[in-house]
Amino acid sequence: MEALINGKPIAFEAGDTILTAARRVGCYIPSLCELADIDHAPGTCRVCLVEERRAGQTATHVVTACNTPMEEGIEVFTRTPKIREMQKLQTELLLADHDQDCATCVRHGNCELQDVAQFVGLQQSRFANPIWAKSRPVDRSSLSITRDMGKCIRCQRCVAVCRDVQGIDALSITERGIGTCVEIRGTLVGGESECVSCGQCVMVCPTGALAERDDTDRVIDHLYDPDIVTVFQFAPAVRVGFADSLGIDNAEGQIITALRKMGADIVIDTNFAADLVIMEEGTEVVRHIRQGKRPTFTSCCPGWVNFVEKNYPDILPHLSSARSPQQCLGSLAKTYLAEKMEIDPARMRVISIMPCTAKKDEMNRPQLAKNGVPDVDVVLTIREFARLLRREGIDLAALEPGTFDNPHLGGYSGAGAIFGTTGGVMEAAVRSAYFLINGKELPNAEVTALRSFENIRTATVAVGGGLPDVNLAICHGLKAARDVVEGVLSGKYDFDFIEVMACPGGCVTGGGHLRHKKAYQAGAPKKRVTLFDIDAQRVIRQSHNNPQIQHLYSDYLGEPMSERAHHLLHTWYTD
Ligand code: HC1
Ligand code: SF4
Repeated sequence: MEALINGKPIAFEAGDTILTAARRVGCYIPSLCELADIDHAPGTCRVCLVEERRAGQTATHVVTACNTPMEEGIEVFTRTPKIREMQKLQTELLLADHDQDCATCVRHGNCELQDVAQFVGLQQSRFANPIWAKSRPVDRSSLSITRDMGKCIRCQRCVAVCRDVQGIDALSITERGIGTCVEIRGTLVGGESECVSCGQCVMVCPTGALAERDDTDRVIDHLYDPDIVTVFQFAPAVRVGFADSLGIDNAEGQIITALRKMGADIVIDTNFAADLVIMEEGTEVVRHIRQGKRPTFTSCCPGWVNFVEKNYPDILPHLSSARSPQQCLGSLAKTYLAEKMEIDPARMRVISIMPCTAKKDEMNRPQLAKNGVPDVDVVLTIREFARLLRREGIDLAALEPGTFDNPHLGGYSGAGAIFGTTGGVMEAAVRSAYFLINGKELPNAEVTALRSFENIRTATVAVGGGLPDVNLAICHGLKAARDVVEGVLSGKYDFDFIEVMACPGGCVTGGGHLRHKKAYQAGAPKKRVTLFDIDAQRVIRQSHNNPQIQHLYSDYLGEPMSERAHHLLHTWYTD
């Protein structure tokens, strides 16, 4: 099928809109509300205006490119004086209703509205004092996400991702006309909202309307307080989170150096705690399988835990009681590590860097505190960590890679590394469960049957030891999680062990990653491959073979699920 765009013949495909056809041939049409990655093209922002003339017609019409279908013989004009003028006016109108504190905005330099303003050639805003926009609500009540409706352009991407990708539907459009904005159904605090703090809405927001709660000041306070000992940890997926922006596939070493340069006293690795969680959770799952208690769900993903507490309290007894790696490490830092290094735990502050917004509210769970003092004191998303680097004048890409050197909580196996991607927790658990049952290693550490990428995947694994084969399931994204839970409750599914990650893709695409313009889940396949590569390159591939883990048990914890392990590394949930 053929048509003309700006006088040039182009071929297009069935189902193309003017925007998708133009994009394919490299013809730029600005767009704001549209996001192809989530199949969202509501035509509300109206900056993608073009003129078109259908075959056999003489007059042109102005249409929105994102939701107007291509047609044989159509002529499209994207840069006529009329269109340029209309796009400019439309952008001015958007800005007239937009809080323009661009210099201090979290999206400064990475804002899609700024890009469009540049494209249309706006050099001055006629409506620089947007009184209506400034009167819209700014919601800072959440522990993880802030919502500034003065910067909302009503593109509805957040509404779409929450409803269609996550299946939560926590957001809705409220009011009419100039008062239109996005609201959280119920309220973000107090457990009344359906929101689980996964942050996927933040990842698709084109402006600074949605953001993580900024805790960088708290970290700077701790770093520069001479009485405080700062203990930093960072998650499996954080080291691959800079891949597409810095061109470094694995920035582990640079992150360590950056933290030391900032004045971090101790830098430890969440990967180590991932190995530890496998020991605890693996032991628990094997126990459940022997007892015939099924299924057991993983519990390391806080968005998923929030989801279960809000929607399916009946299955809470089936969630593994193991704390997440972030929380296990916080708990051990303020006990074992403090004891070993002779540091008063009251002087310690544990600071996590996570690819996740929900980790910010996980650390505030009262059951993850000792005598009211949280085990983890601050959680920074990768975006805040990048901001902290800027605030401290550190260029990550320019640093020589450092290494972890803590003798007490350090070292990780390949199994710990793959926690950061969907299926990784399950694969790590299978490696160790097989050993726990049989006293020998699984013949091939790479359980490739678990590595595909469908939102729900299943496998049956022979675990030996006279036990029946076990049925495993992995799901990522809460829409898939809901399907699995409903299937379990209705009897359609019969699984022994189920891994759930709230974010589609797992932590490599968590709601705390760097944001990319016009893209959702940018670089995810590459990040995933890098985590599997890290695993493949480790000499030790199984959590139970990590010598520091073995030492931790012999020196302090005793056995997995011992009384001390239970006290420090397990938790409970509330409905
Ligand atoms: Fe995750 Fe986890 S894998 S939850 O996704 O269990 O955030 O990366 O840190 O705690 O290890 C996140 C990642 C992370 C925990 C681990
Ligand atoms: Fe929906 Fe997740 Fe955003 Fe909450 S954080 S509104 S659940 S997408």
